[in-house]
Parts: sequence; structure tokens; C-alpha cells
Amino acid sequence: MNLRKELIELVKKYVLESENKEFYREPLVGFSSAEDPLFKNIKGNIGAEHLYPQDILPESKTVISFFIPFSEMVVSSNRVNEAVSTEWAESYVKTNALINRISEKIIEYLESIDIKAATIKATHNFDKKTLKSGWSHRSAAYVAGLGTFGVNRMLITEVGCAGRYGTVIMSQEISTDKRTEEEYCLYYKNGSCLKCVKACPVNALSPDGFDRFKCHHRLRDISKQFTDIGLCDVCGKCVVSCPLATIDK
Ligand code: B12
Repeated sequence: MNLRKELIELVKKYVLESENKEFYREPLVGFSSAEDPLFKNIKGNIGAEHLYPQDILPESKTVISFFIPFSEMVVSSNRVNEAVSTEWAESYVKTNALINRISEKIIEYLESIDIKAATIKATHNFDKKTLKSGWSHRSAAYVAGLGTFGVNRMLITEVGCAGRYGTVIMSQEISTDKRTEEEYCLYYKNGSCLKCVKACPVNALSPDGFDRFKCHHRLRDISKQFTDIGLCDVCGKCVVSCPLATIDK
């Protein structure tokens, strides 16, 4: 098997055999070049604090992005009313841990075959004042061809937008993925939908922008309900209201 296939299989195995496998569907993995000019666009878009792959791993050649999609069970549990479901909160905590574990396993494997690698935590790696991180997993996933952005600010993939992203950067060059031409978001496609905008309980979303401070305020309030589960600054109504939250391949 070649390295590309091995890495894809490794991610699938850890997700589909995880102790909470009922939370997930089959993951997606994409590869981009660490030299892709879009990494410069991301820095321009997000700000000077956003890192290049080379800032994280000086020898970086390839960026591995993976998406762990939530199961219909997790998504539909959070559609029921304005309250956030326990399953959504639990899947957040478990998936962040799973992303970090998978990333560490990939690094362990790559180092065992003399390839250097590094990762960035799944979340809680953002500046509390600006609410921006030094590494945007979903922007990297866009570069790796995993999807296109929606009005809800999620990266929408061929299997939907409900799920979470991880990144590993490695020193080995391998073939990269083509970016998708597909415009998934129905508003960007034909001006319809905007269900995410209507679903946001604090009106943080509009087709022209997103008030991340308003959103963060709600997430922090919600986290007080789930202290027994862990740090659950969650909501996800803009995700589960999207008709493309889950897509059957
Ligand atoms: C800080 C942060 C927040 C902040 C601010 C969010 C924001 N939109 O800015 C708060 C606390 C409010 C928040 C809320 C949520 N978050 Co959050 N958060 C992060 C974190 C840690 C950093 C994101 C960041 O730096 N944001 C700053 C903005 C400017 O960058 P960005 O949103 O990543 O990317 C934007 C730009 O790149 C831009 N863009 C515009 N044009 C173009 C063109 C090109 C070519 C490219 C490449 C990019 C691009 O589009 C992107 C989306 O707006 C990431 C984890 C990580 N390190 O990546 C998770 C992350 C973004 N969060 C996530 C989620 C799921 C949520 C919530 C649904 C909460 C929940 N789990 O219930 C809400 C949704 C809010 C929303 N609609 O965006 C997921 C998103 C998964 C997905 N399917 O896309 C992430 C990626 C975590 C993960 N590991 O999967 N979050």
C-alpha cells in the first residue's frame, strides 16, 4: 500500500473503531501542498497571527486534513428545540479528544518510517480577545479540496458539514487533491435557504457576515449546563439546520 492510502485507512480505522463509533460516519481525508499559495490568502483573510505550515513544521511538504462527520443520531438530537442536546455536547468533547488522538497516532506512524510530522489541537487554541486561532483547520481542509464554505461558515463537504476537522503536517511530499468546483451552500448556489441564519438563537449570522463574539457569548452560557461532561462551549444550531448537515454519499 502507498503512504496516501495508508494514512486514509488509519484515519478511517480510528474513527470507525472508536469507543463512540455511533457518533460518526466514515471520515474524509484530503492532502494539500505546504507550498499552496492559498495558505497566503488564508493569512491575509484571517490575519497576521495565522501560521504557515512551515511555521509549525519547518520541513513541511504536505498538509493532511481530515473531517470526522457526525452521525444522523447526533445531528437530529440537536434539531429538537432551542436547547442544545446532550449528544451534541458529548460528541464535541469526545471528537476533540479523538482528533487529537488520531493526529498523535499519525505522527507516531510517520516518525516510525522517518517522516517528520506535527499537529495542531482540534480546538481551544484561539485568542480569547480576537476569537481567532493561529491555524484554521477548515481553511486548510478547503485547500485540500474537502469542501466549500457555506453561509453558516461551515466547510461543507460531499458528506455534509456536521462534523469536525483535524490537521497533521508532514515532511514527505505526496500527491495532493484537486479542489472541488461544487458550490454546496444553497444560498450561494441559487439564493435560497438561509435556514442557518433563521436558526441562530442570537442572530449572529447573516449572509454578509458573522458576529463571532455574539456566538461565543451564547456558547459560554451553554457550557454552564454541561460541566459534568467537560468544556462544552457548543450550540451548532447553524449546523444542524443546514439541509446539507449530513449528505449520503
Ligand atoms: C475560534 C473558533 C470559534 C469561535 C469563532 C468562530 C468563527 N467563525 O470565527 C467561536 C467560539 C464563536 C466558535 C463557534 C463555533 N465553532 Co468553532 N472554532 C474556532 C477555532 C478554534 C478557530 C477558528 C478561527 O480561527 N476563526 C477565525 C475565522 C476568521 O477563521 P475560520 O472560521 O476558521 O475560517 C474562515 C476563513 O477561512 C473564511 N474564508 C472566507 N473566504 C475564504 C476563502 C478561502 C479560499 C479560504 C481558504 C477561507 C475563506 O472562511 C472561514 C469561515 O468563515 C476552530 C478550530 C481551529 N483551530 O480551526 C473551531 C471550529 C471553526 N469551530 C467549529 C464549530 C463546529 C463551531 C460551532 C458550531 C460550535 C459547536 N461546536 O457547537 C460554532 C459555529 C460558529 C460559526 N458559524 O462559525 C468547527 C467547524 C467545523 C466545520 N464543519 O466547519 C471548528 C473547525 C473546530 C474543528 N476542529 O472542527 N468557534
